[in-house]
Amino acid sequence: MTASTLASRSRHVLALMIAAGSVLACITPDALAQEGRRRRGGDQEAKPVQLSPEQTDQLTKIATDRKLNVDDLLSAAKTYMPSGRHDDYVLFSSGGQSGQVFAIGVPSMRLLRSISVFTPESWQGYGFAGEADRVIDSLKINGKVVAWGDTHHPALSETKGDYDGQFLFIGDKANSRIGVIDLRDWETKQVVKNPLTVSDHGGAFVTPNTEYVIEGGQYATVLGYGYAPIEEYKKSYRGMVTLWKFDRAKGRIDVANSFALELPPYWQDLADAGKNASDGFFFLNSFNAEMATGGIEKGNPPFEAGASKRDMDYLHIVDWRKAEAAFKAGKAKMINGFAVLSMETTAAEGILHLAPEPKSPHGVDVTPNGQFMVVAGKLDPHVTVYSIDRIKAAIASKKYSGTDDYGLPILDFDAVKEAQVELGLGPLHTQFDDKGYAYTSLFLDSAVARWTLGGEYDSLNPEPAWKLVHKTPVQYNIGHLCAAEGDSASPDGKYLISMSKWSVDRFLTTGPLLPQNFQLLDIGSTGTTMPVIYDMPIGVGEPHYCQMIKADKLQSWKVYPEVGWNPHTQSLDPNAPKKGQEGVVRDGSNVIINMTAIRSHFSPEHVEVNEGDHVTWRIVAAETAQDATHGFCIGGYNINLSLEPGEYTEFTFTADKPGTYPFYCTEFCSALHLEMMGYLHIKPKGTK
Ligand code: RUQ
Ligand code: CUA
Repeated sequence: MTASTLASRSRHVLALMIAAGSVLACITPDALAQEGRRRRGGDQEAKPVQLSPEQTDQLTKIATDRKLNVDDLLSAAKTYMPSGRHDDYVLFSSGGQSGQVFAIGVPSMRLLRSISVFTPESWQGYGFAGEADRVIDSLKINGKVVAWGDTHHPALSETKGDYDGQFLFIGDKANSRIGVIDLRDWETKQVVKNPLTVSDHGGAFVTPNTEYVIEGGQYATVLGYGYAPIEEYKKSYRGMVTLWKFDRAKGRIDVANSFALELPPYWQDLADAGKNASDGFFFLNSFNAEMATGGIEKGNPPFEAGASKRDMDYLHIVDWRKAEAAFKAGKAKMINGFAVLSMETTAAEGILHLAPEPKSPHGVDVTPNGQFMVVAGKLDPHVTVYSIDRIKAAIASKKYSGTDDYGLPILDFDAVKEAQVELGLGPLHTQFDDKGYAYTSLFLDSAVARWTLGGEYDSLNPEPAWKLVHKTPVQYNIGHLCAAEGDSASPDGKYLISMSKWSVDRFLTTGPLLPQNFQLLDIGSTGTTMPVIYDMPIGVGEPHYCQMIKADKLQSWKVYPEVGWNPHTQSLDPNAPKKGQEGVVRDGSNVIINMTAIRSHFSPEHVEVNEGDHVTWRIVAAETAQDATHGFCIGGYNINLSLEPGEYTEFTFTADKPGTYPFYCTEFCSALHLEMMGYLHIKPKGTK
């Protein structure tokens, strides 16, 4: 073969490949998805299963070889998803120190994706858009970039106390921030920093129509980043809870219409919003009502002893509609530029009442009908149940057992208590199902307790009210748990996740740092027991809380609505370059690059700038097919973008290091993905 026939042949092959690429590019997403389902058997019909004698033998042999018993086979059948089949639920989990949120399919426990919130993450192009990166800017605290978070509590947006699938909020305990994720494209749209306090814990959770996203504090400080010596703890340190106003139409927290309540320096802990019967209230636990100040280095009792001396701490009962009215009436004062209702105001306006609660509680969880608040005391084997009717009656008749050191009224414990249920050691958090059961995590027992609710739930339960009915051991040390829609006004039952903190021997050893363990329990199909049917290692951070939503409530976009879409503004961007408008526009040393990306090329492919130029680079992913994502990176300049179908993105940098820089697509998008590249030529000063 001569050199010229070889060349013509390879041109021919190339032409074929490009043709194939453009065929792929014009297949509609739906056609592609259908084809995929057909190929993968996702649509297969449910037929009654009948095993032939050979199949029975085969199954028995597999089970014997793999040492599986019948329960294992049943668990496998309950969790296995054939290729192409979709999960029934999506679990949104906090990602702990990873600063992210994880989305996991249930019952298969397959990780679907992570969502970056407080931590830059390169695959999603989150925080890698050069000098004026919007994400990096949003992560600044007092002028410094704080590029990680300790995500604890995700909260799905709600309508009438039920998840509506529109937004997800997540708190950063380490830095007292709230992230807002839009569930149309599963991207973080906003991060707000609380100007009052350094760290938080009791958030995020939402009021029943997502009027407010609530962030409770934890470790008391001098509000507004103030200073006072620890000797002045009682006088100067304060707790807080912040009500962030949510603007659903804009999909953003409206900071100007947000406010906080000043609280005593008890360490406020977890919290929950009332709903139905208790709509208009929210509830916050606390520990360290002792106001212990620690100091083992000076021979004082350590925090752990000092903060658990007394028998009672305080449940904080907040009437948030009254608080909102006081804020709107101008009764707040400003601390560090943020509106705060003082304790005098909250006491005078009847906004805040305290109720005693047993020793160092942790979770407070409101039943689906809103009638009861379940408080779990980590040093008390009981859960204590309060009733909203009793609370309202006690407030109305001023049934107080006194006031605390700050003049806040304390409701009489016996007047507001409905029941106490003995469950076991270390009760932490409670969730609910559709059958009148409550489920409480027992940290020290390493178990999930199922128990019966009373009141309106009596008729649902065959067993007597307020009674432990079953315990399932988990491995090991469960923190939160999460049942399907189990903290909403209409829980589904079916599945429960035990967020087990220690995995010890559950998986292969991964060095001294081991994953956490999400254990899936079947709480729907097995009568009285609730077996563990799956273990999922989480090796990316220590999740705290998660929420599980019915998958069909999510209205996710398959691609961005139009080519040139700006995910930050959620609208078409006027700056987005159109096909045919690609090129370089120069204004002195300011250079704008207008670029499009479509399988399998960037246009332009050569970009020339001068050393010292300030470059604004605009890229549109001109794709409309589902999953036709491109990436874009420039090595050495810390640039990496994720260009999802239709997405418009912009980045800026100063071309301060001359040279020849290949840029390329970082997502394997097509057969000619490796060819999807170009050169950035940064000409040294003085080049002609
Ligand atoms: S908690 S330590 Cu949600 Cu039990 Cu954060
Ligand atoms: Cu586009 Cu690879």
